[in-house]
Amino acid sequence: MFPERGASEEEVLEELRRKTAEDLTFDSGRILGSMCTYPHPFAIKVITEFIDRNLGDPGLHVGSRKVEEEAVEMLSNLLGLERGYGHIVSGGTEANILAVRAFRNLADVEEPELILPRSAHFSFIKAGEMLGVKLVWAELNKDYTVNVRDVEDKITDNTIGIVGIAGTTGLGVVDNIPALSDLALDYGLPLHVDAAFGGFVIPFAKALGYDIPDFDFRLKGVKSITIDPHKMGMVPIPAGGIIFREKKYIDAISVLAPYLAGGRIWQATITGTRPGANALAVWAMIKHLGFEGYKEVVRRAMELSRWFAGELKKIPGVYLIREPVLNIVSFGTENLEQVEEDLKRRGWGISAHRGYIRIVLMPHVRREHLEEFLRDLREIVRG
Ligand code: 0PR
Repeated sequence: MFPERGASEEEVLEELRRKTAEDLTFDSGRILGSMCTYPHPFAIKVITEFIDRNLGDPGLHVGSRKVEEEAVEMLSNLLGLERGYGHIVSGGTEANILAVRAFRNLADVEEPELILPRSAHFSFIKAGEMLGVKLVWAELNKDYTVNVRDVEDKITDNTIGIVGIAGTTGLGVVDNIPALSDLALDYGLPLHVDAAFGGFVIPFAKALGYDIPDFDFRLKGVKSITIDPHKMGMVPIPAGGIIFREKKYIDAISVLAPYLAGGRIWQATITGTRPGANALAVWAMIKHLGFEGYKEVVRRAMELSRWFAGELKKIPGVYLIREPVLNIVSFGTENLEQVEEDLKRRGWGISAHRGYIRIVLMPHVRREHLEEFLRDLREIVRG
């Protein structure tokens, strides 16, 4: 019911705290299956100071718009491109939808089809439905990467583009993007790489010596990349990223907003009014941590995931779905559904996929949390 009279801030806050008391929080160490984390304190500071900025009307917030452009430029650089075109958006879902929208609008096809791996995130289902694009699912290899030959077999005159994934949602697997890029070039099709999760992991993991396939704009067939700062970038939600290699992709999805403060403005994002503060926080975090800072975050997460995978393997009745590639470790057990239920009952925030449990070694996850989890898991599977 809409209250007749207002209550004091204290009363309202008190009620909110009570109502959210059952939420799991990141600092409890209980959230092990999320791709989000507690935001970096500096990012929170930036958001608080610039909370009123609206990138939906960049003519009002001219400086913030320039900062967003610089954030896009720095992300492009990280992904091997001197100059990219894109936006800080609401998340991976919006970023993926924008990429599919650009591919569709640039293709002169009546019944558009998009080829994507079986492992693709469900945001593409939204994209397909909203944009009238038929999704053509490509099969996976035994190692859970997409089968490139199957992708090729599925190309038709109606194909508008191909999707590859750099850090799959369930297993953190990186597809053979170099082979997909070659294929895309051969057939004159654009390749979109969904690095929503992997974008803030792979460049640093590679610098640390981990053997991970190339995935970014250094491969000429790659025309767009999703990279989310609100995952491993440690920026508060919402902060996604979409980067295009060429301006024509942005132009293809831009709509005229004729009356805004900046005059006739072209707008490519799905959201109109959108948070400037989060784009500023992306910029600020990149400036504050730098490549070396993020590398340290990733070093910790990768080391922890290798150790955790090793410990899981020691538990009888527990098996890895595959060796981890990034900082995601997924495992199966006998009576999986029962195990999931028992873990949840013991207060663990895990992500139960069909056939396995996914653990994401985000920055808030520490070794002592995992040791406690392993103790519980051992007890549960022992029965
Ligand atoms: N692409 C990939 C590869 C993803 O894994 C995700 C989200 C997206 C796109 C979509 O990103 P947004 O959710 O930002 O739109 N993957 C996470 C998942 O489904 C999202 C998530 C995050 C789920 C935190 C739970 C959670 O606690 O696992």
